[in-house]
Amino acid sequence: MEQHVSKQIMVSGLKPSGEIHLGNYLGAVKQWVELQDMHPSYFFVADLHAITEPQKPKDLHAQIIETAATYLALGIDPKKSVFFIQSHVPQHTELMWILNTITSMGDLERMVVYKEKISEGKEALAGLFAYPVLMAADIILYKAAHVPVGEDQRQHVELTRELARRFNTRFGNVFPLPKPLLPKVGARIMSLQDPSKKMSKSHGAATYIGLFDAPDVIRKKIKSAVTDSGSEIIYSPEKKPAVANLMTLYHLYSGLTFSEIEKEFAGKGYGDFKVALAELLISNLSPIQDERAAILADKNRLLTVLRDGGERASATAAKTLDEVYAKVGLKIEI
Ligand code: AQP
Repeated sequence: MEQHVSKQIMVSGLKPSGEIHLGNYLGAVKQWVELQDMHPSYFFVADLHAITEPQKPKDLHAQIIETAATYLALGIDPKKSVFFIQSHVPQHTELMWILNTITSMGDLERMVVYKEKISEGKEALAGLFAYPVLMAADIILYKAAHVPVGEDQRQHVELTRELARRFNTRFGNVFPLPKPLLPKVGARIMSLQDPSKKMSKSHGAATYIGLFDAPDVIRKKIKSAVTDSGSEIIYSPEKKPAVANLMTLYHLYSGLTFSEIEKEFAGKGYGDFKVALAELLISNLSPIQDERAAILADKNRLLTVLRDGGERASATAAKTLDEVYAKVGLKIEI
């Protein structure tokens, strides 16, 4: 079944639905940047996913461009990877329709992200319910073998795998069966205000560090991040989940192991640790902030890169869709 896996194609995307935060970067984009040297890669701005929750058109428009600039500032290299805007490649939604016809309501009712969003009071829109099918189309359209994502998206990649398998069984082999690729550390960065919830764009600005937060904002957010009882800096996700989350950020940005961090802060309290963490984040984020500002200052160049990426993605997508239509019986030569 997995006849195309040797190509090891990689696909992933981010919604331009608000500020990109440390969870998005550490769970997903950091891996993309590392892996783009090893795999033929497709990275897209998931604008069609952003509208599964209401967006103000003017804000959405600006966020699509800002998100695209952010990809480049973080190290996505359009010479190595195909980098584009999802809605510029209409085959994503066309393939979604085909996949809708082999997806059951039960498949989608099991999706935890949907259930969580509804329990948070989000409107139960058909687009939000069906977005995992669009995500499946995003992935298999490029015959991807790997999908670098954070933990919250694992279940959706598993559904994708099942839909690819189902399509192949019913209509004949077209798709490899993709697998999620999760980072060893950082697959689930937690909220600064509630360590039982993942860091998310939609839980309020105090719950996340945005990659483009100003230094004072970062200092303030880290200072007011919740901590656990006691005062020692010890890595214990069970006993000290809030501190463990902050230590994970420190580990990922400093390169120090958890025991080295414990030694560095032995005898010091949460206050000292938080000051050091905030400064570490600021020093790592400011070059990215400067880089994105420079990219946005030359918008024409950015748009050219996106047009070129869209054309390259469309060429591959058209071939896959042609194969799919032929297998399903929809292809009529006229
Ligand atoms: N807290 C997180 N820790 C690790 N990885 C995370 N990701 C998201 N949150 C965390 C990963 O980021 C990638 C892109 O996510 P997305 O923007 O497409 O949508 P999302 O997963 O729904 O992210 P948010 O921030 O929670 O957005 P909202 O609040 O708008 O729904 C994915 O690979 C995801 O796993």
